[in-house]
Amino acid sequence: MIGDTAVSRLWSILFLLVPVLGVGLFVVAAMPDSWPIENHWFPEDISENGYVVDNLFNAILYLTGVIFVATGWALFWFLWKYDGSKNPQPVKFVHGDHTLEIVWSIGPVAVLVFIAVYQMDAWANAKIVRPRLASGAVQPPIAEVTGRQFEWRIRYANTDGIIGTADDVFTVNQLHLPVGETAVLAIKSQDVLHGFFLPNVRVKQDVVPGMKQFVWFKPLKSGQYDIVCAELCGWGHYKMKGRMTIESRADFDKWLRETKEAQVAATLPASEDEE
Ligand SMILES: [Cu+2]
Repeated sequence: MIGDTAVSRLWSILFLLVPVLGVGLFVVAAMPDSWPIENHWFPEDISENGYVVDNLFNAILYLTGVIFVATGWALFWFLWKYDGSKNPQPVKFVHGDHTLEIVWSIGPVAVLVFIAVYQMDAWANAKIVRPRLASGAVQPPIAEVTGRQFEWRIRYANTDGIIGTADDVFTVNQLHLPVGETAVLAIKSQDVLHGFFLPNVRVKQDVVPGMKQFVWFKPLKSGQYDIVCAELCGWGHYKMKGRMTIESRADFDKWLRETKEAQVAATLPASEDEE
């Protein structure tokens, strides 16, 4: 027959597995691509300011990670050390210890205040300080992205720089942007809550019907990147993805011009053959 002690030791080891496997999963996920296991951490950051978000994420991860391991270890240790067979006396509860209560109130407050102050730059960067033109004016959006079940509709301001005029260019799920230039996008939703997420430039913003918002970033590397929806928005949420193409200014201008020409051709009435 298995003794009480053996059972409690088994339980304590099972509880110890939670922090051990939890931390192990993070370590394996963050391994570089050269490992046999594919990298499941962040995709490549191609933006100028994405590192600010990554630094904040890592700081919070390490902070919560240390606390997670400490509490997991404490749980294991108490289960391991104390069990009913060796401690037949019932536990005596202590009613209140002012010093202890002050310590465990001030500790978390200090941590939260630290995070609140530490994240201010990242928040201002991403949400408050809109990029400005050389003239000092607020930079207008290059395009407007509208989330709807289940696609991203994109409307470019085109040469006049104004969204909502006759020269606008329309695409679905295809966002092209010039490399090395700060892009401002107006984002909104037509129907339900969506999450406009560009993982490679560390931009993620929920869009709510009836509310227009702006996001901005500077892509520094050409290529094709994902646009995904980060809010469960209905049965087709999984397929609500687009492509962001970062290319040279010349390629971008050419693409915009050709897309516009194709649109004009498609909307003109078909020419009739003369007899
Ligand atoms: Cu969606």
